[in-house]
Amino acid sequence: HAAEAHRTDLMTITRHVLNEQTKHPESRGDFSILLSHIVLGCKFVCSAVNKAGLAKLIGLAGETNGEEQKKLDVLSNEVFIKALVSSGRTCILVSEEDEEATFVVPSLRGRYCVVFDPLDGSSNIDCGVSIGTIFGIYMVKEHGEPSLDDVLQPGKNMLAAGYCMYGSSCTFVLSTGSGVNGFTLDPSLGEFILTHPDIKIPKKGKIYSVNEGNAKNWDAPTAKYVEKCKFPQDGSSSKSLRYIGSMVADVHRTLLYGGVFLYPADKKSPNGKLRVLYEVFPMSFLMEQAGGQAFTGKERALDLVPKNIHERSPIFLGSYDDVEEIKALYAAEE
Ligand code: AHM
Ligand code: MG
Repeated sequence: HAAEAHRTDLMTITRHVLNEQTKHPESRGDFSILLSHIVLGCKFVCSAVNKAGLAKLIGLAGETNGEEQKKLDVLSNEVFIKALVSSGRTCILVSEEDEEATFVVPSLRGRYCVVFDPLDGSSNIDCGVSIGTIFGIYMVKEHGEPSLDDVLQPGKNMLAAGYCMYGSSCTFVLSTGSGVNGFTLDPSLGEFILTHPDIKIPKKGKIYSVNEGNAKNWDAPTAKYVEKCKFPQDGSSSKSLRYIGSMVADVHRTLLYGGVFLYPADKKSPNGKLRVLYEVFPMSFLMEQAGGQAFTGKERALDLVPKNIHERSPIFLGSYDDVEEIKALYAAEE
């Protein structure tokens, strides 16, 4: 029966993406090649993250040249840049770790632009809490030499987006624009296997997720919304608060259980904290693809057109009905 078939008929991420491509006869297989290089980067980071706690110990025992270990986020960035360039399918890379965008040399140049945060949630690395990689993929504009304009496109132009969470298991969540699928790394096979087909976020949730330590600086709609979560006036029960402080983990829980994740504007950071290209856009893309919404406080997040590669924006994303409530509070402000 079904469960039995599942165990012997493994839907790997590669097989899944190749299947999806057969729906696009014009595709040349470039996307699956690109994705396999991203997956390789994630497997590397997963293995490095798993060893991180022991690395100090092993480092001490095996120390030969006194060379300090590279920080995990720096190491992860190097791995992704090299994997992406060597795929021969990329053109421009934007990483949270690098001030400037990387323009791939003509001999290795392809049609895709990749924006990514190689290891997000840096404050959680040293204590072993879940962290993740976030990425988004654009197609370079057809004409002329590649330029920053090719990546300064609204999020709705992304072809694909996803994240990999290094948690109690290693989970890869991907959308290529027709729904969202989740894969779990089987460490004994070294393969990501489809475990969460066609993820849909609950229409309404029971959880809100925000750094409440910033409450004194919030704008009125954010403050009102969080007040409503705690003291609902319509007879509904109050929401639970869950906040890890790792965007990938907080968004992953929101996607599976429903509710909202917010990183609003505040008086100290009028644009919030999170970065448009490689944090806000990929997560907003996934939310919409799963039936949820993503809003900046002004507009649909995916309509935003960034002016520089490390720009920030406030973000409210999650269950459709919950984000609808937040939008109403902002509309009432105007
Ligand atoms: P980082 O890129 O320095 O890791 O910061 C991004 C992280 C997100 O993962 C998370 O959502 C947010 O910062 C938490 O911020 P705060 O500690 O202000 O609540
Ligand atoms: Mg980050």
